[in-house]
Amino acid sequence: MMDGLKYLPGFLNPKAQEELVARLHDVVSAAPLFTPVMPRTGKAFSVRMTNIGPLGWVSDRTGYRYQANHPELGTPWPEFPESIMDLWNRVSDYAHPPEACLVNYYKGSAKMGLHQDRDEEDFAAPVVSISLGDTAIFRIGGVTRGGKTQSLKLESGDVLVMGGASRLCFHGIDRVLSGTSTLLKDGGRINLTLRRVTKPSFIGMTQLG
Ligand code: MD3
Ligand code: FE
Repeated sequence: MMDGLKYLPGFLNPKAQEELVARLHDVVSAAPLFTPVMPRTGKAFSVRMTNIGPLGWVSDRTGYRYQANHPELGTPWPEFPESIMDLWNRVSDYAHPPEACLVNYYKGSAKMGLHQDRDEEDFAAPVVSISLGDTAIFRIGGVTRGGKTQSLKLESGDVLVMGGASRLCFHGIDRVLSGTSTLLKDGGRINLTLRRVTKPSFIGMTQLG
């Protein structure tokens, strides 16, 4: 396996998955899923999204960015549930909290093309991914586009930690296998990605971020 990539199949047991889905219902009630569009072209993503935490990732005709507010409501994103912070602390091997949790919802034929995650300032922090619901065919390549890729099935409860060299690898979701999980009442798949966005700052011996 690639340097810095940690694959933790079944990290969340079924009870923990149910508990997390309940928290996500609260999140989506406060910050409804939105449909991002591609910069310049305005072409819609097939994945719908929302965010948790001080910052959230959005994409519109003007570009990709992190911002503190929901793009349609203008309200701050919901706070991190304790269970998500606990998971970050158990798996990230990183001394500072995440600032964003992007919630991706895949319904039907939704997919995500090969891309790199490079809108963050701090590539020293890993990205932590949690899969819930139907199984996805995940594809990961190297740090340059057009190289060899490998594919991996991501099942409900699986966690991936992308640190080290894997942090800047190309990756995407080819498709979701409908009917492979009963976790979500309406089917489909949710993926959470926990991200550190800004570089941590220190003043004296007091850690401020
Ligand atoms: C490898 N999400 O939100 S998670 C994304 O399943 C994203 O929704 C996919 O790619 C999803 O940006 C894949 C696994 C993942 C996430 C981030 C990575 C793999 C990664 C960053 C670097 C390398
Ligand atoms: Fe990504």
